[in-house]
Amino acid sequence: MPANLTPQYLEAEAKFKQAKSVPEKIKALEVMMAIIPKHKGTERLRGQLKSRMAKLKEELQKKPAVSRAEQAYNVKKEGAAQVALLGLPNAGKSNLFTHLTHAPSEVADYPFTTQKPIPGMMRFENLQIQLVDTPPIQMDRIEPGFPNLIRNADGLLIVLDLTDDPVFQMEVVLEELNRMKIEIGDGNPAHPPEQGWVFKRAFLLGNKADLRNATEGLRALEGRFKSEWMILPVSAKEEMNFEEVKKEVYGRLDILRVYTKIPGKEPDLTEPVILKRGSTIDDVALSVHKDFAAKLRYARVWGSGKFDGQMVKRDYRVSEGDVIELHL
Ligand SMILES: Nc1nc2c(ncn2[C@@H]2O[C@H](COP(=O)(O)OP(=O)(O)O)[C@@H](O)[C@H]2O)c(=O)[nH]1
Ligand SMILES: [Mg+2]
Repeated sequence: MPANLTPQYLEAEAKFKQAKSVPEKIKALEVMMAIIPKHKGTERLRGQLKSRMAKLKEELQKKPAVSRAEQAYNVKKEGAAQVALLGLPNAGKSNLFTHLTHAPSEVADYPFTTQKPIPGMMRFENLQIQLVDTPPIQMDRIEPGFPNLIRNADGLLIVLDLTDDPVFQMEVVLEELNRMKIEIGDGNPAHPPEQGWVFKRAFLLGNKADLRNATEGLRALEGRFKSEWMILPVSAKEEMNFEEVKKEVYGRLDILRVYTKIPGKEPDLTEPVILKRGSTIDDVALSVHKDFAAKLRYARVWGSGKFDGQMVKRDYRVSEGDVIELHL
């Protein structure tokens, strides 16, 4: 059966086809649905219009679209914490990333190889810390999404090439961080950050320490920045000082590990419960199960207690390495 569409309908359809935004499309579609002749011949078409409308309305509900470039910079956190590598082109970020995580990333002799942030897991003792390899910092050009990536990280590793004027590299990094309103320090902030600013903990990796002319660079770097940040000489190529890097990264994260045990049994020391520093027995119980926190009567602590198996209450603050027995 022919559809016998009216000129008004065809006009509305043309408008729909030209519409650019979702609300515009919905408006045009509403007109089409209102004026389409309602008989057997248009049944299929009416069905299509209806489902098209449903899709458009769904689209309207969605959050405002984030550009693709920004989406690529949204790295989902995994593991105990997220730490971003930061530095100028060719410093060796990707090489360090690959060797620390055993995840593939691009390493090349020419600069600007890494185009998008790449996450990978770095194992430290019994936990995993997420490292993010980032595109290099470029003078006077900040990719959209880049500041957020750095702001969201739990910590930063500044990678400098010891053989290529590392003091200058650090100055550029600091300038760029400044433009992104990010302050970095290697301790607790001396003052609360100003409005719109964030504070991130960081320390410096002087990379390519395997090369002969690295010593001079290290000396210059230390002369200038040692009082503010720890500077670790490393070599991605030779995996030099890697245990040190991991230990220092962990030490700067605001987390601690405890282990839970069942009465009469040994704790499983391979499965830490990761908590924020300052957490209490209550938080331990919550992390196991939300009912545990409600039912908890007391706990016993091995480690930070005055003696092994000391009875403690919910508000007792746990320490790194504590073994905790929850009693319901
Ligand atoms: N000798 C030496 N060369 C390195 C080291 N780390 C990186 N490189 C070299 O430096 C160049 C840049 O490395 P890459 O990891 O791509 O730097 P990125 O731009 O910071 O990601 C490459 O030629 C690497 O082979 C290192 O520890 N020792
Ligand atoms: Mg790279």
